[in-house]
Amino acid sequence: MSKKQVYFNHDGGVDDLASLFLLLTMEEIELVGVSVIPADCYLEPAVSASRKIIDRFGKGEDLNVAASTSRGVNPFPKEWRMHAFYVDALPLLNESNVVHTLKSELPAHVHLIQTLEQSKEPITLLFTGPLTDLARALEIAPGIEKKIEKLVWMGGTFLNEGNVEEPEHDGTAEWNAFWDPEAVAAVFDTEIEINMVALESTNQVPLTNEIRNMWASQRKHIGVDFIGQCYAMCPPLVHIETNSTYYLWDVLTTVSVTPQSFIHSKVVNCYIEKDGVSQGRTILDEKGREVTVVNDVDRDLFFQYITALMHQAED
Ligand code: AGV
Ligand code: CA
Repeated sequence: MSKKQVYFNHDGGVDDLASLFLLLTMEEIELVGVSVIPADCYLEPAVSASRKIIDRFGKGEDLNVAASTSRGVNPFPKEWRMHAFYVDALPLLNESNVVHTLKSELPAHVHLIQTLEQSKEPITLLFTGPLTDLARALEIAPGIEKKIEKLVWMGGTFLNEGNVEEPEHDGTAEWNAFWDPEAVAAVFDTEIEINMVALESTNQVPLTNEIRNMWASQRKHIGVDFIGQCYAMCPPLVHIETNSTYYLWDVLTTVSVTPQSFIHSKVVNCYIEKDGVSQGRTILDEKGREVTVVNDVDRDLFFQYITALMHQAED
């Protein structure tokens, strides 16, 4: 069986970096490109952490990491963006004090265009942050559309309440969509097949203390220890869910790139609100574009699957 070729654009959050680690361990996937957009992160530590994760957990992949030059409309909270500094500083990623994986000289959107144009096969795009780099790539080089197998995106929500709590906004949007609503609109305007993991898709996979303790008990495995250390940076879910509660948003999205018995989806039609108090809100509408959205996950099987992947990252 030939491997699925995947290009990964992420925004340096804890679960984005955890996703990069998991992609490197998934047998069915060949990672063909990585780029980082400074949305839910600061750029330099997120690029640096990505290079170190590829060094530490890659299996000789010939990858470099491209930095984005994109800027959002609505910036992420600083406390969340700081996480990339903490991951980059983990002793586990800094044992050798040399980094082999290079930073690309190309900006992310050009790196994406080049990777698609040079590929013989269509490539699956995995985006776990805003869609700005993809929108810019499509604008400059619309021909790449036919090289895209599909887009798997973490973003949006069809619930009445999203996870944005900002002045001048009504709270109906999800953050990745809110950071750059125009980019989502531009991507929705193409013929690209889109698989979405929305907020409701991840409701069954919050980061609970039970999960943290399970990983802690298995920390003798280097991959489990790495993920446990990463998620230790996120505030725990103690009594009630809040705006800071962490879900495995991007990890679920990453795992859904290949078909899984424990992930179910449905097809809907929708559009995105581009401005005003609801900007970034994704809205169901028969006349809107078609997307496939994950609507059911078996929580236990999901955690079993990702923990098994972490076990595979032994030396
Ligand atoms: O809206 C979810 C997206 C995902 O791509 N990100 C985090 C994931 O990487 C933004 C976000 C929402 N709530 C957050 C976020 C929180 N409490 N901490 C950090 N980031
Ligand atoms: Ca993210």
